[in-house]
Order: sequence, then structure tokens, then C-alpha cells
Amino acid sequence: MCLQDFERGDPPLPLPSIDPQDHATFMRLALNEAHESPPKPSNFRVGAVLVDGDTGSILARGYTLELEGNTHAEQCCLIKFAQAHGVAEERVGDVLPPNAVIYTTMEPCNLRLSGNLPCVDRIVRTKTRDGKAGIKKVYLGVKEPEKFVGENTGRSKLEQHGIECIHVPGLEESILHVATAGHEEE
Ligand code: HJL
Ligand code: ZN
Repeated sequence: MCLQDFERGDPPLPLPSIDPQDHATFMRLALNEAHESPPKPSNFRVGAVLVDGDTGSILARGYTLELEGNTHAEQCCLIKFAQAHGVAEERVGDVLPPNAVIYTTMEPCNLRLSGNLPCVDRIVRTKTRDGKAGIKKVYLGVKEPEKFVGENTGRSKLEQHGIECIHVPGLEESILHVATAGHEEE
């Protein structure tokens, strides 16, 4: 199977593996997800892919407002993977592989204007008490623009919790273009 087949529509089962070091490809898949998100003036259109960092298997994909309610891309990935394994999102760490990583076109949020739980907290709580499972790394395409919440401290909070954050360069312009579609012209 080639990547192009995979980009169209829902993934066939079993999900294909990509070289776990091919960060650019995973970020392209996350951007592909972001394209699915409906434009809305009050948030960004973001895409995310949850991956087993050891094998390159894709565990879940998500985009802003994919699931019911005011849902974020990273949140959708976690909820979908949790649902597929019959656990609540709060317990998703129990079913994640030991080296789970997430690719997101935009730095995970640390404050939501709606008051919903930020994605940083959702990611941090995936860590199991023994430290064996949970999301270990976050690959991000761009820093969050200072449009809605000023400076986003998501990256530093993740790092404080021992979750490495890695910028994947190369797609910034497209990511921001997709993210801000539907925003008022300044
Ligand atoms: C990330 C998303 C998404 C944002 N950031 N990483 N993934 N929509 O899926 C961040 C932005 C918040 C606003 C509005 N966007 O979303 O700061 O309404 O969307 O809670 O703060 O807050 P709500
Ligand atoms: Zn978020």
C-alpha cells in the first residue's frame, strides 16, 4: 500500500506502519487531518496523529471539531483510541503502548477560552503511575499564534512533566494557512 492510498478516506485495517523516524510524513498526515476540520472564527483548525513511536503504527487520527462538542485534534485522537479499547479517555494511558507519541500541527493548548480541559493536561495524564506507558513525545508543526490566549505555555508545561517536545520543520506556512481559514481578516 502506498501513502497516497492511505491519505484518502478512512484507514483500512490493519493500519499501515511508517518508519517511526519519518517525522515529516507523520506531520503531513496530521496536516491532512487538519484539512478535514470545519472552519470556525474562534479557534484553529488543527490535525493530530497518535503513533506508536517504536513501530510507527498509527493508533488514531483526529482533527479539531471532529467529535461531538468543542473538541480539539489531540483530544479527538485520545478519545478515539480510548473508545477503540473500551476505556474512558481519562484511562487511555492504561492501553497506550510504552512509547506513544503524538504529532500535532499546532503546539497543544494549555488554556481554552471555553474552559474545557486543555490538551496539555490530557496528554500529561496519559502517563501511568509507574511511568511505563503514556505519551512520551510531542511532535509539533508550529507554535500556537498569540491570537486567542496570548502566549501559549503548552510546550514548557509538557517539558516540565518530562514529555519531550520536538518541532518538525517544513510545513509551517501550510499549517498556518489551514489553521486560520475561517478567521476574520485582520
Ligand atoms: C490545538 C486544536 C485547537 C487549538 N489548539 N493545539 N489543537 N483548536 O485542535 C487553540 C486555541 C483555542 C481557543 C478557543 N486551538 O477551543 O487557543 O473554544 O481553540 O476551548 O483558546 O478555546 P476553545
Ligand atoms: Zn487543545
